[in-house]
Amino acid sequence: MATPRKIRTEKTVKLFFVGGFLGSGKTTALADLAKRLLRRGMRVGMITNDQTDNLVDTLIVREMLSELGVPIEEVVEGCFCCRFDELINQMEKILAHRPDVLMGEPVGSCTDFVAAVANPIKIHYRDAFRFAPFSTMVDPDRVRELLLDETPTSFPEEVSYLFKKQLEESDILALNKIDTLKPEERERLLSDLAGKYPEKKILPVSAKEGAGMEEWLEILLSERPGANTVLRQIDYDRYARAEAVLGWLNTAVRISSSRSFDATDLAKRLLSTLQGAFREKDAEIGHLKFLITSDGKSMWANLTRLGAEPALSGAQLGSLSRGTLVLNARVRLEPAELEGIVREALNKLSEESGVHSEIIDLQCFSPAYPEPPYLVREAVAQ
Ligand SMILES: Nc1nc2c(ncn2[C@@H]2O[C@H](COP(=O)(O)OP(=O)(O)OP(=O)(O)O)[C@@H](O)[C@H]2O)c(=O)[nH]1
Ligand SMILES: [Mg+2]
Repeated sequence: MATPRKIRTEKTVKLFFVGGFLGSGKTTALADLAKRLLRRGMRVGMITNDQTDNLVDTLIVREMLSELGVPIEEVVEGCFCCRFDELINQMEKILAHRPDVLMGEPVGSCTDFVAAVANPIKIHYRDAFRFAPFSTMVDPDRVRELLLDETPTSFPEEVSYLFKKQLEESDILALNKIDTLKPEERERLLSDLAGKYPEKKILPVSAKEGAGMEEWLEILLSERPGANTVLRQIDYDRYARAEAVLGWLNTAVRISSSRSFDATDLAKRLLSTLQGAFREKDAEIGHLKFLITSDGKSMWANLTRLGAEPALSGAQLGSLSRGTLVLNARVRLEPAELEGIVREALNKLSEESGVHSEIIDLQCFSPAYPEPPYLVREAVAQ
């Protein structure tokens, strides 16, 4: 194994990494945890991650946290595992801000984090970093669909395999979005998770509304050593197939109009056109998210499954004549088909709302076969 380059640190920095499937709530949770740390007078930095650039998450966390003095960097063009050296470069940039805690959000289709990222960091950067328990977030709907086989899925078997590997390597399993569950359903899911993963700490949380977040933070800040559950076995061909069933599209679009248009109306039209087109193809959504920015203010939209209701958040932008749209779609479609649908939806928006849209950048592909440069499958103590 090659040796990664050395870095200098003044003190040992705590690492909070939160993984989990697409749309499970990682960005929402990390932003909430960051604000809680700031309220305790601690310094925080964050690193986002994606397969290509124009990442909505980076823009959202910058919107939420930059004004609070939180440095945010990103690793793009591959997951943390496959771009380990770039992750170290970005971590070093954050270290210049002297954080107490450095947070990272691996891509939602990623697994084998402990072998490919945590263990190499523990070995090569022992004095610089200390891992908090590695958390995996799960959405209750995906638990029913991909773990318990209670609801139908249009994802192939490999996606369930990937989902289970993500759970298997966690120290903490955070059952998120409990605000959407009746108490008896919440207890049932918790007990099913405990039955399947008896050795893990299972936490019911609502990253959006705050329930359980303080308890989670206490565990992350405790001296409990983290990222200890290395996957003993993982079939990279199955893992690669799970990633490759998703079309992955990131685009940045300039929108303008000679007359003003309502930003919320535009967002709703775009959501409904895209959701309609994906429904016609029975193309399950991993996560569709976009952000509209104008005059330094942003609103954003999320849709985390084909049958779900979209959510709109952020500022009320009201009536606009120009703005930018950054859109990320992870959908079970061939990339060319996904790109066609998104381009058509943008054209439809122009026709219906009289808004001119100019694509500044567009990347669409299926994630490549994961090839982490450093893999340590033995347990490594901190
Ligand atoms: N009801 C509810 N919604 C939540 C909660 N946490 C997150 N969400 C919503 O779930 C959607 C996805 O949240 P994100 O935080 O972007 O999820 P993510 O895991 O970072 O998504 P990717 O980075 O694309 O994998 C957003 O609409 C969030 O508002 C929660 O506790 N309750
Ligand atoms: Mg995210």
